[in-house]
Amino acid sequence: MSTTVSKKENIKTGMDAGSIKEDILSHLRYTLATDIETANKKEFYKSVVLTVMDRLHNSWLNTQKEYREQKTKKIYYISMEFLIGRLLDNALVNLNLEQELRDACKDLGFDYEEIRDIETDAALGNGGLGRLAACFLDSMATLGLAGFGYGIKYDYGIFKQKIQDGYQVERPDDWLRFGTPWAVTRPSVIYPVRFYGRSVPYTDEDGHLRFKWENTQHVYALANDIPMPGFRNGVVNNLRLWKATSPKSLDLSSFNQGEYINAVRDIELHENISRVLYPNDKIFVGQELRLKQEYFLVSSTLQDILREYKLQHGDLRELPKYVAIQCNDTHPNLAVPDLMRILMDEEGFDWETSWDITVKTLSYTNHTVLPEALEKWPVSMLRNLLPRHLQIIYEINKRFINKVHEHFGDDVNRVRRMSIISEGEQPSVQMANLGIVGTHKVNGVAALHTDLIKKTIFRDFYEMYPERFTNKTNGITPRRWLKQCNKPLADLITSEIGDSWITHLSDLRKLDGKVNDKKFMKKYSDIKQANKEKLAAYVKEKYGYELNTKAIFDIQIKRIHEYKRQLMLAIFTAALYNRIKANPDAPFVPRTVIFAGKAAPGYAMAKMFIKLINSIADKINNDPDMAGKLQCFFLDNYSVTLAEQLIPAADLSEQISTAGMEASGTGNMKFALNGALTIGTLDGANVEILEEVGEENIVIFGLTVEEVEELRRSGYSSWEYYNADPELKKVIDQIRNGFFSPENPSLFHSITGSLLDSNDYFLVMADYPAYAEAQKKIDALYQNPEEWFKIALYNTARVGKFSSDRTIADYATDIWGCGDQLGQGREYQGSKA
Ligand code: F58
Repeated sequence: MSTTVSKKENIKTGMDAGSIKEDILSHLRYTLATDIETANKKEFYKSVVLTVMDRLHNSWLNTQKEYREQKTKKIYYISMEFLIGRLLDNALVNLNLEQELRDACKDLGFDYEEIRDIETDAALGNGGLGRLAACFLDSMATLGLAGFGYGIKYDYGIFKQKIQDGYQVERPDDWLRFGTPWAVTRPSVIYPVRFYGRSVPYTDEDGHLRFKWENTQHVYALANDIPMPGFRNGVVNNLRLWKATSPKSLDLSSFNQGEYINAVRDIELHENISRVLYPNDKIFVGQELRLKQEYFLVSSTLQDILREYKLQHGDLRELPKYVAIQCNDTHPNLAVPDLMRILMDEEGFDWETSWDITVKTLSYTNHTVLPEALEKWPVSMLRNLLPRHLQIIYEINKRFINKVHEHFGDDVNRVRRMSIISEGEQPSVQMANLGIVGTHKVNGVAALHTDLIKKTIFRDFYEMYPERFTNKTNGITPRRWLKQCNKPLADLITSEIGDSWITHLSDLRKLDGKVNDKKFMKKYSDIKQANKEKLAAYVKEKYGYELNTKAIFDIQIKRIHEYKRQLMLAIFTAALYNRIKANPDAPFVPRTVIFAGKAAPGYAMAKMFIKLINSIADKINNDPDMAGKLQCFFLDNYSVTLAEQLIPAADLSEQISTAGMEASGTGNMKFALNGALTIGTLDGANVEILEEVGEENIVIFGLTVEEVEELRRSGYSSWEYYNADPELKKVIDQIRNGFFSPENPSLFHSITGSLLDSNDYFLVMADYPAYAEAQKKIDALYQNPEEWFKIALYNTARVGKFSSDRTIADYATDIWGCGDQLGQGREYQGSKA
């Protein structure tokens, strides 16, 4: 441990423990006005982060300077969500400062882990879509791409979930209560975002008809920047999050008392735009505040991009050469009309030129095939809030419909389906259609998903613009999802094959040959066991539960949704309970079933699932016959940080969605990388995981997409399955007759009703027998540890494809036109001596 006093020049930049220690002390005293004797853990954490920030600042500035000087093409990733989690561990891993900081903390009498745990997650996202955006930022920086995230600095992220009496209750996520030391507010980077008003035609001096957007009201978007360091390559990119503030022109001195109070209330109203993340998952709720948020993000971001562009390049006709803008789902798709408006109304270009620039600059990612999730904004709402944009959308649609006629002839039904504006009682703007028409590439997020969108929801568009559609299978960052969260496994791998895997994940294939190396396999399996014990200790401390670490850790963690079928695992868990009860002395392969996940606050069925899981868990965990055999837990408040603890400890990964409904999934990739076996359907990226690991190394069951379609078409009856499977029938009867809810026997009727009376739309019962069979296979494998860990290792070794580095490289090459930036020497250049 180094306790040497650093030289002056090392202060703020020195990478040794001594310099770091001095900076921590200095921040305690000169930034936080406290000292090491009186500082509490929160203050100490803050000064640690400020010390790390000091070490990012030079690279942060230098990176931006280099991009400017080299006129590097810039990639802007616009997303309403960035599910970042904690930043400290990630920054230390990427800066290669882990040991030094640990030493400095220890020297100052603090335990690093305790300090790290002070950080609250930046939980500015709902689930997979937001986490994907965060993984992408890590990969763009690591690959040395000039990639920038743009989002909203919500005061409140995804709600905190508590479980009371088995029910989910929501609490606000006040993550900024004490501020965040990671964000730098930039008072000079602030833009007006306009709303309301009207579009006024006029004739310019050349006699052209033009439009002005007048009589608007505005709020300001203020930039807050969070550094995004690449893995040990000196690159620090930027995540810019906008905060809404009221117009500075509000002259309070001239108001009388009553007006003064109203004016202050107005400030509140303006600032509400960035108040809270909408907590809905896979359902479109057309609230005006959400539309305001979306335009707030788009408008401020485009102003920022164009200001920067003009400073460097000038001529906007070259925009697509130097700028690529990726819209994460349809949420930022107002970028299409807004860029058109800027180019025409503010820059004076004609329609054709503006359209050419817009389409070539923008691209859009689709994350779902569920029709209820597709955004459709009422025309009336847009007319009021963004009248000029609506006018432009109508014009885009008019020209597009003409093209449809040219292409397909007079096919009225097709025209109706493809129209950006849907007619009917409440005409609305279909944001996905706008995205396909107004961008040059549309991508799905897994091979199966991309095929499906081409065949189903976007079929007409695919027939018209086949070259616009492309697949970009999702990925996860190996830095967070292996190196950081599973250090023992990362270290073992590095000691065997070197550390190139951290940035070239496919190098893990070198582990394939290790399956017959007994010594290695012992270490590999010991790590899993140690991770299970570590999780058990954490769960014991936090929840008071005693996990059986000899059991299969069978884990399903994700948003709670009917299509993800937590209900199927819940039913199976109850069936296991019944098996043990019926035959207490029979041998049983012990299982500990763990669920975690949030239900959208308005999603009654998903919330009932949580209550049911907790009721089944109560029954099981309080029955002495289950001891040493079966346990079931619902861990509250699922988060990125909780995932980092659960995934390394998992034996079994549950990926059991109804085929065709999970666009990709990314949890599936994290589990496989960390050596869990997958039990899953042929859905989303499971299909590609199967291709990579081989069919002997994954347990696939259930209906395929085609079989799902066929079954629904030919007349599915869930009653038949109920009557045919006594085990299934018994559990459903128990749920229905109050066995798990004696205090209120009809409590779960909505659930059994959906399965039986409403004919089980998600085909839980149709897939149940195959699922129970597949679980038998799991039990048999688990009893043969040698075989089990062989399969586990094949999973770790063979999922290199699912690095988000690969995903980003594919976007760079096929969509963003910056493939030439890859391999230009900005990547990590090997481990330090
Ligand atoms: C998810 N979508 C997909 N949406 O469900 C998942 O299969 C995929 O792996 C992931 O995207 C990344 O591509 C998703 O998370 C949302 O949470 C939306 C938030 C905003 C409202 C609509 C749902």
